[in-house]
Amino acid sequence: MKRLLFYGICLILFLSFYSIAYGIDNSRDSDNDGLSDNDEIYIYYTNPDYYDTDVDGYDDKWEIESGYSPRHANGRKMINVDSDGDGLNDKWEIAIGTDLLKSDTDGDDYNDGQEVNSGFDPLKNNLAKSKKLIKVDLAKQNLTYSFDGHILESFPISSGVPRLPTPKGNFKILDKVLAKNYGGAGYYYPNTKWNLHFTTINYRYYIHGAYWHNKFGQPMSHGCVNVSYENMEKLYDWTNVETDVEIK
Ligand SMILES: [Ca+2]
Ligand SMILES: [Ca+2]
Ligand SMILES: [Ca+2]
Ligand SMILES: [Ca+2]
Repeated sequence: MKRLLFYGICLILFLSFYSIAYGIDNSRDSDNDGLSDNDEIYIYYTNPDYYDTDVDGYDDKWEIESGYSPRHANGRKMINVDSDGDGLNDKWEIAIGTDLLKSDTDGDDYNDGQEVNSGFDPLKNNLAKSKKLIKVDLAKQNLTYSFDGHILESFPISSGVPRLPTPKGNFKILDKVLAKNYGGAGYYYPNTKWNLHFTTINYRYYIHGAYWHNKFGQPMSHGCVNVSYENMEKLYDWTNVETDVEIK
């Protein structure tokens, strides 16, 4: 009986050393950059044995957390890199959980970018629709948009000033308008890009790009939701007619 116990303990010790030595442990981080070997190999496609995959002086983890691509030097943002050319940028692939280097993650003959653009689930080989949601928080002056609950982007906006408030409630995108002229008493903003029409209550309200101020984070508008051009182009391209909008 004692001998059996001894062999049992030996076996447990052997298996734990084996798993540590041969990387069965999922938390193993060979290059000590704060990203596990597992995540580097299967999610980020970075070098698990060297902390700075693109050799630009910034470590992989810092680049990922700051929105830069750890695989491409020269300060390229992950949102502007599409490693597998499937129409879905690296940042959103990681957020959604699709494969960075495989254009059709679920193997249904529609590539990840096509599926996300048209609102289908790129992780399931069926016709399941995915939920696109744009949330505007007026108190925080912030907009967040998500795909099936995965946050893609979050940034400051400018809503309506107190005498011309942005309407609160649940809406849907009714129309996408590439360029519009906005004007009224004392202002005229021609050729304003990327306009998402969301309500006809009393007045037509839009989420749209704004090039005439840079005060995002504080109310500035006549009731629409102003977004910087840098953020608005991506949001416009991603949004579909019918996408849900929640304003609180
Ligand atoms: Ca690592
Ligand atoms: Ca780097
Ligand atoms: Ca891609
Ligand atoms: Ca697919």
